[in-house]
Amino acid sequence: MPAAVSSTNDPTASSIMAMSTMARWSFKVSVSLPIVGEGQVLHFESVRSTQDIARELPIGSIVVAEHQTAGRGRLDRRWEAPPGTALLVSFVLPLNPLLSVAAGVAAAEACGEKVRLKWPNDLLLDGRKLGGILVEAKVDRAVCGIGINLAAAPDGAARLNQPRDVVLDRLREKIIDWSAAPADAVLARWRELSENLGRRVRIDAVEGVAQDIGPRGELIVDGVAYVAGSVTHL
Ligand code: BT5
Repeated sequence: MPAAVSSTNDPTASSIMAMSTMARWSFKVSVSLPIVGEGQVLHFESVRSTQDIARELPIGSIVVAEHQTAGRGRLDRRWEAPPGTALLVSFVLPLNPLLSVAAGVAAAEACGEKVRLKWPNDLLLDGRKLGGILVEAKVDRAVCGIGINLAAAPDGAARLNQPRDVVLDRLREKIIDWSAAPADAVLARWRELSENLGRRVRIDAVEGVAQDIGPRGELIVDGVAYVAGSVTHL
């Protein structure tokens, strides 16, 4: 079994916690994911972003934080969560063009049957944003960050009100399964969980019906494939 929890010289890390739980996660990860080098599981009290720590670690690593001082979404948007109220986690995974879609499926299933997906990366509960996914690719691996509101949520957002470690355990298993699943199966499951499909949407300045998700995770609106953008339900 690899070193379960290891320290870091990163100046943004202020402490490392929960050694025994982490040891269990580390073991499960080490037998389930292809490991390049020595996989690490790290749990921090406070970091700028779990993504920044994870990007320096090998495939199989998981970074969890109680708090982020500069948590981010897409396009440098902020991801905000008061300390200790959310699951804030980054997984280091093999490159996979459908990782964002697979991670959405994994996260929705980990949260429970009421949670739906809004393209490209939102988790919705009762139509409100419960969580988000940010995939950042490096040359040889991808860092998949997931934030899920648990004990608190910003105004207008949703929260799950479940214990963080329970959600994380389920999420870890789902990520391992779905990130290695065949593309057809990932897309089929995304369609089942989608809040978009069949609805009239606005994507950027265009309005139309969200018809399908394409083979690379693009949203098809009135026959046109969008690889990026923000969707509003009309
Ligand atoms: C996302 O971006 O939804 C991806 C969020 C990923 C966060 C995780 S946490 C662990 C890892 N480390 C990081 O630094 N990031 C990842 P996007 O679709 O761009 O949505 C961002 C927008 O969501 C913001 O501009 C706000 O409007 C809104 N938002 C911010 N915090 C929120 C929260 N806690 N709950 C709901 N909405 C939020």
